Amino acid sequence: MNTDAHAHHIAGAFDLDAAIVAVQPHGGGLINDTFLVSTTHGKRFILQRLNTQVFPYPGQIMENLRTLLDHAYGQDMETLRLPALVPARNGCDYFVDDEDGFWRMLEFIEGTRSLAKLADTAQARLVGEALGRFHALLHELPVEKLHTTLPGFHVTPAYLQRFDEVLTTSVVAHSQALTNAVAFVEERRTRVAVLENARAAGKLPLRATHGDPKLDNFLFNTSGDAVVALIDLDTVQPGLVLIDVADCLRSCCNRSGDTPTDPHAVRFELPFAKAILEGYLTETREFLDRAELELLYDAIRLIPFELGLRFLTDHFAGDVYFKITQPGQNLQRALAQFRLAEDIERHEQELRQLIESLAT
Ligand code: ADP
Ligand code: GN1
Ligand code: MG
Repeated sequence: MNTDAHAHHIAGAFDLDAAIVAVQPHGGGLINDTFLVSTTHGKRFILQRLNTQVFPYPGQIMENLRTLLDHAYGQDMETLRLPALVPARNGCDYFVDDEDGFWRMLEFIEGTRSLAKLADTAQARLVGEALGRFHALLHELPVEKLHTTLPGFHVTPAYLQRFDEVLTTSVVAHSQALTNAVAFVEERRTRVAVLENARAAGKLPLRATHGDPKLDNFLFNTSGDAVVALIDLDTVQPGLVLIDVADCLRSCCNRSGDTPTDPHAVRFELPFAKAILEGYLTETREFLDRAELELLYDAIRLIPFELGLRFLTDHFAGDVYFKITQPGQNLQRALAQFRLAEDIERHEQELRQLIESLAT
């Protein structure tokens, strides 16, 4: 049975009160497999197979999701929807198939769309407000209630260590682009531990985080003038909120995307950063610590570098983590993130001033 037919078969294991009409691949995620399920009464659902190579504890992901959703439904969350879980017929929140494939189903949030890139700073502000509302919601949820489902996620020194290991054994063909990418990492080697050191020193609080607040995880309404929902909640776990903010800026302020055709065209657009941070801080200013704002520039610089490092490592490792559609794509993605990190470094003073002016 091919994957699509298999997904169709699996969709039948979930408790839908209508017959399934179609199950089609959906979205462009780099880790999980996503399918759109259509049914006879017109209602649609999202069926996902979690990548258990990447997520070693999928059961804990579902427990975190249940904890988060129960918490959210107890609050006034009319302004930001989170997708509800559809239980399997066996009464669980998920279904494990004969090949140990781990599947779950979610409500499809109708009347929405993911944006490939922000059109203007008004949309950027909406993204910032939505992330801020999500963090405000999580602020009321004791972080101890969440499992750490992806150990080492966003721990930059650990990614650097893995890079060093992979580099010594890799057999990928060498090129000038690869040599430049490795040199880029070397030049920044001493600066990778800034957040981890602050965390270890107790300067930054551990809070519940989203983990992957990139642009396409914010669902806009069809006219693009409101954020309706935040999705992709598999990486919700204890972490640093400033990494979420940095990852959101990384994704939204580079309007060439994570897989650009020309990495040299990548730019960090400051007016978009300003609008996101303005929106974000309207929702979070009252509970953020001073140290979180003081280290925000470092996070904004670090996170594109970290993602570039992760892409580059995966290129050396033979593309075992991030899905590719053509050879060399993870190297291209790494170059794009490094270009972005460089552009951020170029704007350091403006960014620091911007953060300072918004913080007070
Ligand atoms: P990945 O982790 O692979 O990025 P996502 O959970 O983000 O997977 O889903 C991939 C895409 O599917 C999203 O970008 C979005 O377009 C769509 N999608 C996912 N969940 C929903 C949902 N509940 N309602 C509407 N669209 C969704
Ligand atoms: C991965 O799930 P997806 O494809 O949106 C990755 C993120 C990266 C992103 C880059 C668990 O997210 O950390 O920022 O790709 N998720 C995981 O596009 O590693
Ligand atoms: Mg996603």
